[in-house]
Order: sequence, then C-alpha cells, then structure tokens
Amino acid sequence: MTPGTPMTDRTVVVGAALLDGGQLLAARRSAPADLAGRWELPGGKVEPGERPEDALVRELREELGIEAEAVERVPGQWPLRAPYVLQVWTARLRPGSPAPRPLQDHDELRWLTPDRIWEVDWLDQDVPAVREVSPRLTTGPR
Ligand code: DCM
Repeated sequence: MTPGTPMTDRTVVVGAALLDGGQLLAARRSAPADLAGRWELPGGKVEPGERPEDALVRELREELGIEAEAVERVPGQWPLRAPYVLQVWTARLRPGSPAPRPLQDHDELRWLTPDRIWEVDWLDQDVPAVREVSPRLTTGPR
C-alpha cells in the first residue's frame, strides 16, 4: 500500500455467522489450494465505498444463493494476509430465502448445533470469531 494511504473498508473481509434455529452455518472452502478443505464463516472482501453489512449480504447472495441480513457486529477484528482484516457479523435468513447451497468458493455446507461447533476444521483466523459467537447458539426450540 502507498505510504500515507488511509485504511479504508477495502481492507476489510466480512464473515457471516449465519444463525438459524440455534445452528451456525459452516462452509468448506474449495479454493485457493492453501485454504481448500478448511471451514469458514462465509463472506468476502468489502468493495470500495461499500458498507460491510451490504458486502455481507452481497457475498452471501453470490456464494450461497440466499437472501440474508446482517444482525450485529461480533466484537473484535482478526488479521488475515496483510492488509486484510476479518470482521464478523451475525446474520439471519430473510423470510422466504432459499436454503443455502454452495454456488462458488465452497464445496460443502453444514449447519452446526452448539455441541458440534468444533467438529469442523475452521480456518485458524476464524476460530476466535467462532468462539465469540458460540455462546449465542442455543439448543432451545426456534
Ligand atoms: N477469509 C477468511 N475467513 C473468512 C472469509 C474469508 O480468512 N471467514 C479470507 C480468505 C481469502 C480472503 O479472506 O484470503 C478473501 O475471501 P474471499 O476469497 O472469500 O473473497
């Protein structure tokens, strides 16, 4: 980055902790090779001038074919490959949304109950965010 360039939203990657019925959606990456097979909170890069919450909705539509909305920011941000940082929002499906399906970047999706949340091999950088979100899952009825 050019010295003196202000940090903009361009450097933010948004991840979605998509919650539904007390379960968290995990997505297994199919690319790039060094991340393939690991599980993540789906999302992607915020574009210049875009609000992170809008980027999240756009990325979930592109990658999973769903209509979702951001609910609240999970406190904290976590470094990725420079200059990117990961920020996470909880999110929910809008009424009438199609069910998520892996359209790009992923080859498998899994809804995790609280007792199963650590059964998938999360990307290292996503682990602290998943740890933050896990107390928000409940085993109760939807
Ligand atoms: N990324 C990540 N954790 C996430 C989402 C994305 O570490 N929950 C990383 C993977 C890529 C970069 O952010 O290096 C951009 O993501 P994408 O390729 O999905 O746009």
